[in-house]
Amino acid sequence: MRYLTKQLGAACALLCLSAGLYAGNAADNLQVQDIYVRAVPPGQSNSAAFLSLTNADQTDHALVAAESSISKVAELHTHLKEEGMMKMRRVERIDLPPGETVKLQPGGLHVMLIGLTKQLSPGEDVDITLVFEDGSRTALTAPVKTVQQTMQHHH
Ligand SMILES: [Cu+2]
Repeated sequence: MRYLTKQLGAACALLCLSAGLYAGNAADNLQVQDIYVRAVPPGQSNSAAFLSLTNADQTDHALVAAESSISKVAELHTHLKEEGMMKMRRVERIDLPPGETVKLQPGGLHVMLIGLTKQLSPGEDVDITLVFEDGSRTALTAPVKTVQQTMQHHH
């Protein structure tokens, strides 16, 4: 029984690998525009990255994770209105329908950078890697910018 499970696991790994080779690669078919990271005042431990993603492929893709060397954790977030207040919620994935542009912008979807490992000053460049549902990745450089609109709507 144990042997069988192992065999099935191996077969699946092979199938998944070949499927990945022949299907459209998300990273190659997604255009990233207007990427930037929000500058934060000294002492603040979180920031966010914003960008536009256009799916130039014929098939659905999805952003499932992000990574950066400037924070301990990077999560995909959205804003939802709850009890009259805008609150951030983690999302498992951001769907990218074919032919459409999905905007990650202040007050909406964003890449949350939690536990900053360095101070973010405007004009600096930082690294962000996007990870898609098929395992493909895009490494990007994002400028740090001052965002006027605050992310907390509940002062
Ligand atoms: Cu957030």
